[in-house]
Parts: sequence; structure tokens; C-alpha cells
Amino acid sequence: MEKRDRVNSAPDLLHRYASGERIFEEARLSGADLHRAILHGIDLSEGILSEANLSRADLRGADLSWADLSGADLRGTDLRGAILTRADLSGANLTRANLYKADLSLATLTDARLSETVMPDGALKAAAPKETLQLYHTPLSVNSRRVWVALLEKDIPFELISLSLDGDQFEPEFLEISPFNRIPVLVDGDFNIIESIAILDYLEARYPLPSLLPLEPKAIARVRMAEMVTINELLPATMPFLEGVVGLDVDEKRLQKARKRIETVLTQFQTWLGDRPFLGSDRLSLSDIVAGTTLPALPMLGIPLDNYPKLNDWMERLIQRPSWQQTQPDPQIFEAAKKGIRDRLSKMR
Ligand SMILES: N[C@@H](CCC(=O)N[C@@H](CS)C(=O)NCC(=O)O)C(=O)O
Repeated sequence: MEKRDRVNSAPDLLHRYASGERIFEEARLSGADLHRAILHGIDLSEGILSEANLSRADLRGADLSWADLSGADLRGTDLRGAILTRADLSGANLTRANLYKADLSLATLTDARLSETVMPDGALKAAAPKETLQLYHTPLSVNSRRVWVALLEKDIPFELISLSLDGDQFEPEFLEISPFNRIPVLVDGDFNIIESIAILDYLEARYPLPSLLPLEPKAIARVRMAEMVTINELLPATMPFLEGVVGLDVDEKRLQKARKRIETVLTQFQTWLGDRPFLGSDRLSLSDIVAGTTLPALPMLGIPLDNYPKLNDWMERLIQRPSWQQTQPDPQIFEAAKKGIRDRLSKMR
């Protein structure tokens, strides 16, 4: 086959591969997203694929000789029979990759992660010990629950550390990891992450499977829009209702304005949902987790979802999932916390 222009993007590679092209020597694919790509028998020799996401890709029999795969994500990648002669795999993550009958002669494997990896001779590398993540939360915190659900959906081992927001958040040791005295906080070894959306992004990058972020541009936008609308529009509008439920006086005009804002959000969500089973894409994504852990509170705050039947069905499906069931706040805990919430909210007025 005639050699064409050097490939320099994942979409171009996938398109040309689908048209039958197989020889892509010296490809420039540093950082490319080729997660789950089917590329068996491809020639990527001398290619630059450093930091590329090739997790779960099918690279059986691929020629990757002299390729730069340093720092590449090769988790679960099928590399059976691949030629990796003189390839640079330093710092690559080969956890659960299959290298059976691959040719690794003179390949560089410095700092490569080989955990549960099938080696060329069929031997299985032992699993690396997992570091345990710690999630600081309270069971009633909607901001924490979205992180909790994501950890469960991704089946990531973690330790749950419960705080009482009646003062634990101002303890000096907690302020060291959370300077704005807020939960959630995720601690991963010596790295502390605050802000739930940043934590969700971190988890997605660090534990890409199962993926909670679609790849298609419009789906990515829908996911992010639903996340931001939940946090910036919906949650603030629920505050006057929460104030009322915990026994504070709320001005009727404020309630009306907030109700209108909530209705606009719900209408928008129902439009985004359309006939899809999930909010952002065809699979569960971060938008379902962020919006779907906030919406169940609305009926409890006196805002029924009856006028939004599709949204209601979507929420009912989500709350059946084990991750939602396991993180469901106990109404008794809410009753017991009402006074503390009332005190905190009245100070914020
Ligand atoms: N934008 C933050 C909000 C976090 C937040 O407001 N957390 C509340 C609990 S839901 C909190 O920690 N409040 C304690 C306080 O402010 O003292 C996020 O998304 O993580």
C-alpha cells in the first residue's frame, strides 16, 4: 500500500484505518485518545505515542518497533503478538495489558507499571498493592454524595471518613487538607483534592474504567452543562426551600423566584434527556451522577417532579442502582441534623 501523509491525530488515524490503511510509520500521536480503538495489525513503527491513551485498545500483532510509548496508558491493552522491539515504554501503565507472544527485545521498561500484566511467555505479574483513597464527607452532603457514588460506580476501593459539620470542619488538621473548611475532600496519598467537580475529573483520569465521560463532543458538552447547571443554578435555587423545611421564615417572593429557576432547570434537563436513558449520553456519566444525586432531594423540599415524567423515570431508574441505594441519606439523620442546619443557614443570611 502506498505510503500517505504522516498521521498526526487520533480521528485521522481511526478514519484511515477504517478505510483499510495499515501503515502509519512515524505517526505523531503524542497524548492521543485511542481508548478502546481497534487497531490490530497496524504499523505504528517509529511513531510518537508518548502519554497517549491506548487503554483497552486492540493492538494485536501491531508493529510498534522503535515507537515512543513513554507514559502511555496501556491498561488492559491487547498487545498479543505485537512487535515492541526497541520501543520506549518507560513510565507506561501496562496494568492488565496482555503481552503474550509480544516481542519486547531491547524495549525500555523503566518505571513501567506491570501489575496483573500477561508477559510474553504467558506469566502473570502480581497485582501491585493498591493505595487506599480517603473520602471526607457527611452522609447528608449532596456535594460529597456525587463523589461517593462515582467511587462506587467505578468500583474503586476507598475509606470513608465522616465529619460532623457542627465543628469538625474547623479543626486545624482538617483545615490543612481543606482550607475553605468544606467537604468533600479526596486524599490520594500525599495529594489532597477539594471541590467535588475537580475530584470527579481526577477520578476519571486516574481510573478511566468504567468511563463516566463520553468521547463525542456534544455528549461531553451535555455532561458538563448538566454538571454546571446543577451546581450553579439548581442548588442555589433550592436554598430558600431548605430554609423553610428546617423552620426558618422565607419570603414568598424569594420562594417564587427560586421555584421559577428550578422549573427552568428541570425543563432544560428534560430537553437534554430527550429519549435517551441517561442525561448526557447513552451510558451513565458524570452528569447523571451530579444531577441525579441532587434531584431526589426536590420532592423532600416540596418540589414534586410530576410535571416532568421522563425526568422522573430517569431519576427512578438511577435511585435503583446499588451506588444510589448505598448512599441514600437516612431521613432520620436529616431530622436530627435540622437544628444544626438551621443555625448554619441563619448565620449565612
Ligand atoms: N463547591 C464545593 C462545595 C462544598 C460545600 O459547600 N460543602 C458543604 C457541605 S455540602 C460544606 O462543607 N460545608 C461546611 C462549611 O461550609 O462549613 C464542592 O462542590 O465541593
